[in-house]
Amino acid sequence: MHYELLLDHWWFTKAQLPADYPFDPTLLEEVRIPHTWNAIDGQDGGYDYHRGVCTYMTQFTLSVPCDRYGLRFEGVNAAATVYLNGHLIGNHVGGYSAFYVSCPASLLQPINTVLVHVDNTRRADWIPYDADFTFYGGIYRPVHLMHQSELAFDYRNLGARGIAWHQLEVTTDRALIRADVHLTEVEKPRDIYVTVEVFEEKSLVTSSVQIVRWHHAKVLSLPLIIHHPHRWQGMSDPFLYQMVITLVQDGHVVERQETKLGVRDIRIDGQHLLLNGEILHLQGVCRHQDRLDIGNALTLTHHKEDLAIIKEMGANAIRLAHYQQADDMYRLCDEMGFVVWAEIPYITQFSELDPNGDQPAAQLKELIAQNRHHVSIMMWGIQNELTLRGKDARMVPVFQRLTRIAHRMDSSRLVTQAQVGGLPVDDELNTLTDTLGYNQYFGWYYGQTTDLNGWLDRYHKANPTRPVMISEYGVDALETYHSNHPVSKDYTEEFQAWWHETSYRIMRSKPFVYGTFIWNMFTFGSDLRNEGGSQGKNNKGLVTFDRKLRKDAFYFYQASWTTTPMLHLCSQRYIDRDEAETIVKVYSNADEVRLFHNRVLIGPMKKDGIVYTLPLTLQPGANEIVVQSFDHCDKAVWILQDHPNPTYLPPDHTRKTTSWV
Ligand code: GCB
Repeated sequence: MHYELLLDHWWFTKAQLPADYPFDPTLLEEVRIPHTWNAIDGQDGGYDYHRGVCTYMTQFTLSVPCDRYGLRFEGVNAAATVYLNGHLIGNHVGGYSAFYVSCPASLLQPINTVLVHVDNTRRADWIPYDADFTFYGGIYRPVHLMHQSELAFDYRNLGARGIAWHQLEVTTDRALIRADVHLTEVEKPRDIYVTVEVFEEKSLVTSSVQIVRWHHAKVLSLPLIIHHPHRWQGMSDPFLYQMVITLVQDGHVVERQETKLGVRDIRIDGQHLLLNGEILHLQGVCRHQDRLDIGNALTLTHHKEDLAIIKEMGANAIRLAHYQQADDMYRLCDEMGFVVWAEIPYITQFSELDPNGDQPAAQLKELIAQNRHHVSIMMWGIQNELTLRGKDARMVPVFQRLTRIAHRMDSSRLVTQAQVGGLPVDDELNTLTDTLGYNQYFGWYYGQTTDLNGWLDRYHKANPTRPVMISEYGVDALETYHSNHPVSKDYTEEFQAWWHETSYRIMRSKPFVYGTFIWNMFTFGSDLRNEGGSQGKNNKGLVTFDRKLRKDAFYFYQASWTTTPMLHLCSQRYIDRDEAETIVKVYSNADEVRLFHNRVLIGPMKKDGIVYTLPLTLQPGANEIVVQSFDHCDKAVWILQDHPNPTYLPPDHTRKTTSWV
């Protein structure tokens, strides 16, 4: 099997062209895949980004002789209808999963025109229907032209690559694995060998062979045993074997796939999550994929950069929210050792048009079929806050259905869900999945920040045997807003930092909270938002939308979660001051931090865990603040003046906001 990437020479228009539209590039705009038409209007506010059916066109030639051609799209949001030389060859609903369409030999010509209608219309029978993020339309992940021989892995099965493996048992003694190989039909029956080999470095560890009489499409199951397996142990040892699957006829390899294989056991035992029997506390973040001025049209470099930033902060777990993300993300998580919560975009609202959950069921099957070989994934998430706008009795059978699908397709992982904070702690929905998280925003959308403490205790009393995750927590902050007296909804960097300190301490004090996921690692596009003087964005990111700037709260976690010596002076951007009395704050994993004011040592700072503070009286004019520990120092210049800087608070700081809920 070979493929060509079809990324260049696509032509695009916001119009819906007829399927047999002549290929005339001069009439259209040339674009490169990945592409979205909402990169700008999807993040500038007003909830008015372009939604509808747009058209993409390209051409390919039959340069490589082969028996089967097909097109594999890694992600088209939200629905795609694909035509080859004017004829319909396939369609797909679901903006986040891959899909494959065959190119029938009868339609192929020396030069072929592909026309794709891409539709991101708001429709209640597609998920996601309504959510706090922009549904960027476009062919925003790579497109592959697949060349296969007649004997081929079957790509038609749920967009997966024709192979799947199941971890049946993983202990220190052995890993029992079943590799399923999906084969397409062939014209005349023939005998072939199917081999699956597992290598560590270059040495063969185990293998399995089957000789089959092949005619109709079929699935072969090959058992594998690895004795004393080298298990994947998250970030401390993200070990991966190499796996090679071949189809051999008459002594010749006709098809071959190579992939990585990690083996591990994940389970909840009592109050803990165990990875290969060792307690793993999930220090997690949530990640939305999009970026400033780019939207969802991302490259590998973007994914790598995001993971490097998450690693720099010391997280060990990622909730890849709220939809299936790029295959590269899961692959890189396997390699780097992050533990992943993967989920479908079943979110916010129950659909009257899909009361049985057919769409979420279809997308869950694709998510699992396409990603179950990624060892980093520990949980399949079936829904997020579906009760936000009220509960519906029909949710119970739908959640049960989704849980059953996930268990049936993959018995080696947990099924999870994220509840809206207000769902009663003893709600029956909580019992439908193996485990669960709650999204909690005390002190932001409701109540006081410290109310989280009482809520967690109430949860535990009602569910003494069901440990919980906090699947989201966070508050909006703009790095340009500052205050000496931060309060909720002032959108300051100082409030966000204090809120994270307070919330995280509460959660860490509860042994039954086995994982926490910050909402959100990165600010993201949500065109319906207008908050704190910012349009079209959810500013809860600890890192800005363009990934250029880390807010103070980022360093709170870095100090808490990493051991490489670091220190960070907070409020460095809060330059203009109008009050002499202030408290200097530093996050550091050092044992001692010293404060210098205008080159004079003021003293060691007061330590409370990784948070260091010391009161200081500023002098009129410029004040040089230097904090020091290890061989490192961090510094700022704060200017004491007699009037506040008006740009440090939102333009209309009356706390009037348009929230999305
Ligand atoms: C939530 C949602 C998430 C929103 C977030 C917020 O609970 O799950 O999609 O973005 O709240 O920031 O309001």
